[in-house]
Amino acid sequence: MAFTPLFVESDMFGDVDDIGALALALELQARGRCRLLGIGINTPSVWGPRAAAVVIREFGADVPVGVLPGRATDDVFSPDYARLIGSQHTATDPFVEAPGLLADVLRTADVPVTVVSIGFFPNLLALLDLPGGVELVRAKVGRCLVMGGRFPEGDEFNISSFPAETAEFLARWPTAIDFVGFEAGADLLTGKHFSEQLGADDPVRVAYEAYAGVDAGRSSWDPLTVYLAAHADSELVSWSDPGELVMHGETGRWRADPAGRHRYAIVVAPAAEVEGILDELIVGHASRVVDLTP
Ligand SMILES: [Ca+2]
Repeated sequence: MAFTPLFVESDMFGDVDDIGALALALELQARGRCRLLGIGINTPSVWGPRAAAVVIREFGADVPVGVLPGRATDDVFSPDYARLIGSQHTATDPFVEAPGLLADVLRTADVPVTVVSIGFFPNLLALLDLPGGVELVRAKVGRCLVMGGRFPEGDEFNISSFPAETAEFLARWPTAIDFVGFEAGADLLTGKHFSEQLGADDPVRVAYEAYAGVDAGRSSWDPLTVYLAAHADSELVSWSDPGELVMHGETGRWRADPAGRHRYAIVVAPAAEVEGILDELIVGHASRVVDLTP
């Protein structure tokens, strides 16, 4: 089975499902299903990239983390998980900037790369602004998935927080896009059994408990999106007919169009089945935790 090369753009800092998505991507990599070539963080707090680096280290993986260029804050979200686990980050090497990291990944890729956006779009727009950036994306991105929107119509955090930026991304991104909307992931809860499945110090469990409460679970927008990126033929979902997501102020509206290059996921499997598949991947690392004791 061929692995899928992935690059993930995440707003790790706010909602905890980005942690679940990263854990799931790393587990798929450990199983040979994908190769995580990098993760870009598109929120300015220093705690987002540090949290990502701590999770990657917990898995014994080596995945470069890129940051939002030009801005760095020490903001803490409430409820916080990013500083809670990110404060365990001890490396002193500076992070690279995410747009350049993704450009390097694309330039050196010898197979088409799947770009997965589970946050905002500033790093992807900055990539397009690089010299030759649009041509690079057109030549090297095989597939693009975006967690964003609400179908057929509505506001949603990733697209509505910075609507002008979203509209610019939709207008300029040169490849087809598969969307995973709010309605697809909202009722799928992952993390309902982490207190049994993960150790007390496991950063994935620590993050979910801090954000959502012990075994409360959290919606699975981002883990589902990464899963579908690595399983292009998954039968857990069907895909809409082609069309286009169009921004009207802060609201996204679906417009059917046989020539459109967008489509959105419709979950067709029972929720319990999808939750079980995602959870099993998110906690998979617990059975092969690397001993990092010096
Ligand atoms: Ca996210």
